Amino acid sequence: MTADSKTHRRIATEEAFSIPEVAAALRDVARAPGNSLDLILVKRIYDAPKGDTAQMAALLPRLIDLEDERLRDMDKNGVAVHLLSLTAPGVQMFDADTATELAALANDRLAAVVKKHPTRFAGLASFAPQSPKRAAKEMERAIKTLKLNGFVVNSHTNNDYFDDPKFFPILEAAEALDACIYIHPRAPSDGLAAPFRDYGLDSAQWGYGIEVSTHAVRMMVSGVFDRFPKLKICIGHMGEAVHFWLWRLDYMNKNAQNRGSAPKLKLTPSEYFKRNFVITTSGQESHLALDFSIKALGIDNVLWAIDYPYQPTAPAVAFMDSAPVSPAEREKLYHGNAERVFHIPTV
Ligand code: 1WB
Ligand code: MN
Repeated sequence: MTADSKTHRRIATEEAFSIPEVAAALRDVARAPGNSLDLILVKRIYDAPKGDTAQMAALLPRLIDLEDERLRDMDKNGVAVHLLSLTAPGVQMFDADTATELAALANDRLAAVVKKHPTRFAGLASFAPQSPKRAAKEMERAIKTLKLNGFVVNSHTNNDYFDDPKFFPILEAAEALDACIYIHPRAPSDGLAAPFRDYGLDSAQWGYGIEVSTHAVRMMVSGVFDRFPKLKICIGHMGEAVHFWLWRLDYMNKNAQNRGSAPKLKLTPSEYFKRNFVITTSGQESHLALDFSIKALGIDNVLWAIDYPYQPTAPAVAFMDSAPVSPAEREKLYHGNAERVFHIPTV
């Protein structure tokens, strides 16, 4: 730890947990027939084949644990807060009724642990996009009654994305509640999946970023943010590289609009990205990419994250402690932006 480690309030914003009931339901999904790309990893974590790595075997206990090893890991590394979210694929591989019930149960457990450790945990609520009207009700309960800090969704649901009007009750609820939706990855949807089935490309190596960046772009170019101008979306892994593409996206989207293949928009994709999105550094520890992100999006739109327990804490802390930014900028990255975007009380 660096000399000033005690002066930073480190709020980590993409930190995964699970509950035994969701883990059991995912084990059932792993054992049922199916071919979706998520199953490669779901089988390894929830129905572990013999001979898988020790690191993989350790994941599930570390996801379920909230108050033991997790708090020790936070203490050891000077991390004040985990903003917790139900780990991918959340409830999105279940039928609508099971998903709705398990999201509410996970939210209750999350609220209980936040209440017990209000200075150590905050939480992003889950909902079941399979049933958008019930999801909107659960979203209201999660913010107004459970006092959670925003929402998590694991990208597509049954291969559909948030540009689909059937999901608008969810986007409307998030906007009305002034609560940010964190679009966390899951494996690419069925139509995208084929070239991701080998070389370990299904998940965090490459598939996750392609899936979420595609989701974000679909939302921007379909006009979602003209309909919901105050909707806030967070994406991890250094913005899934969307901001690297903004110039070309603006240029080619204008062409697509002019030839009638894309709807006319009030703003350009880059204007939506700067207005409606924030990004986190989860699992992406490159100072070059951080520098580019701050220059492209502004210091107020970048938040620190670890991606616990999928990535280790110490290097994520070392990465941000040593980032080439001013002391005031480091405080924004570590906690100021998270406090603002996720309504986390300051101390
Ligand atoms: C991995 C990363 C796997 C994440 C996950 O399974 C999630 C991985 C649900 O590194 O293989 C994540 O949340 O970033
Ligand atoms: Mn993650």
